[in-house]
Amino acid sequence: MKTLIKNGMLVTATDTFVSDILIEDEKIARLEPDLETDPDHLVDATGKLVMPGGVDPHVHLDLPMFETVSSDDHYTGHKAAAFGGTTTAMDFVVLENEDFAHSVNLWMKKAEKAAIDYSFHMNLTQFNDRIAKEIPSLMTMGIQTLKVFTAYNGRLRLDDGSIFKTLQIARDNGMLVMAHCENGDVIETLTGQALAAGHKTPEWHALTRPAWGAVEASLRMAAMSAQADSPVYIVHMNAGGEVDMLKYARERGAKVMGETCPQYLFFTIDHLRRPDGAKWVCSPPMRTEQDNARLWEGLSDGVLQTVGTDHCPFYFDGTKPIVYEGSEVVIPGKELGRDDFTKIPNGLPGIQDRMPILWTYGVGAGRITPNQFVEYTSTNPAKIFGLYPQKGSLLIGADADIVIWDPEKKVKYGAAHSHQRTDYNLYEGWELTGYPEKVFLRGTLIVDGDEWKGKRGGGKFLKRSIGEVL
Ligand code: DUC
Ligand code: ZN
Ligand code: ZN
Repeated sequence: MKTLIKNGMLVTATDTFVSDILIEDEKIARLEPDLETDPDHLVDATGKLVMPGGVDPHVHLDLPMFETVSSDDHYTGHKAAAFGGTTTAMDFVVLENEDFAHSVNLWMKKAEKAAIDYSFHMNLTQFNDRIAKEIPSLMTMGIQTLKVFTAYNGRLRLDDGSIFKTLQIARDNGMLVMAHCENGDVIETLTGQALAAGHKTPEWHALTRPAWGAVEASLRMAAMSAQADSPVYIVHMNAGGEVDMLKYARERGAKVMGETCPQYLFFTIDHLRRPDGAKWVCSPPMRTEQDNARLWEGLSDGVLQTVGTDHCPFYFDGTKPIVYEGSEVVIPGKELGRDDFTKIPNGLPGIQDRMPILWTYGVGAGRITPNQFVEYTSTNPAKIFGLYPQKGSLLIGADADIVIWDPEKKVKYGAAHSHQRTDYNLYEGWELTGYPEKVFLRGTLIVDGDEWKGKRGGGKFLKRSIGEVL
């Protein structure tokens, strides 16, 4: 099967140029202007941009939380991702019973319905000598990343000694530690005090998780990484001070990389003060306009490396069904915490929103270039997580994961437009200019305008190799 994409303006992390692309079966076979060939399908991309499919390094699909589960699974979340231009997503395996193989198998089962390509990170939420010895076995399963937490005492958190040992094991085995940086002790103390004082509203979610904790925990992680001579990737950077710490550490040669997410670029604690503030409850929380601005700067000047989503949606009102592919679906959501902010499921939708929102409000607003857009949403995640150049590139031999982007398309965005399986959208009513028109996954057209052409089980598990330190 041959598909020829003609006359598009190719945008990669480093270059912008006019070229045709010939796809043969699942791969990019040729890349040159004015290609003369006789394809099975011809796609005219005149006036359009052609980019590598997005790579979302941070999502939570089908994740049990409190009394419910995140409302997108590996089919619905992947379908939404594809409509937003993303063709690879990485989510996190919950470690159960201290057993890596059992936990990975559970996630493999959940992901059988995958609609785009995917891989896993392991949540390293338990640590002892036996677990330490077994960590390298994850490499044989194609998993080379371990997420550690400096918060969630008694649940997900590891002490600093265990995190340091994990960094050493990662260094010795070509693995990468990812870190959720907040101060667990401060959060536990402030939360107890807030509840005792009768504070129950969503804004207290943010007030009990101060930015200082994120800032010092980021520097602590950077320092441990430098002392272990092992790279670290700090997820969901949300506070301006974290960007300062990243810059400080990188200027001193520490192998620290940083990810932010769109929600931290646009929203503040004031959104949690709205009557529907629970929609913005996630961890780490929203900060201030100064933080938004510093994170944008971190993208403009290249201190940060990626933009992921932390997609972990819940319904705002999970007592009412929504119609998804013709059936009513109801999943408990944010209403679980109506009377107590500590019971609001933590997480936001974003897997579809990431690229269109970042295009209009990042590239369109002159904050980042089109090449940086590709770098942050596709190429860098592919490089860091051991998928490049198979993913994140438009090179000959790469998987033909391709987005044809219409830079002129106007969209009034919101829940009605989105395929994320939840009853709200954070960007409701936002005006967009530029949107994916066609999306190919390994040479197969899976999104054609408003039409879904992908399928359950069409996505493939990606065994990852050792990544690059950027
Ligand atoms: N934060 C969230 O808000 N949800 C899922 C996991 C996380 O780190
Ligand atoms: Zn996290
Ligand atoms: Zn997360």
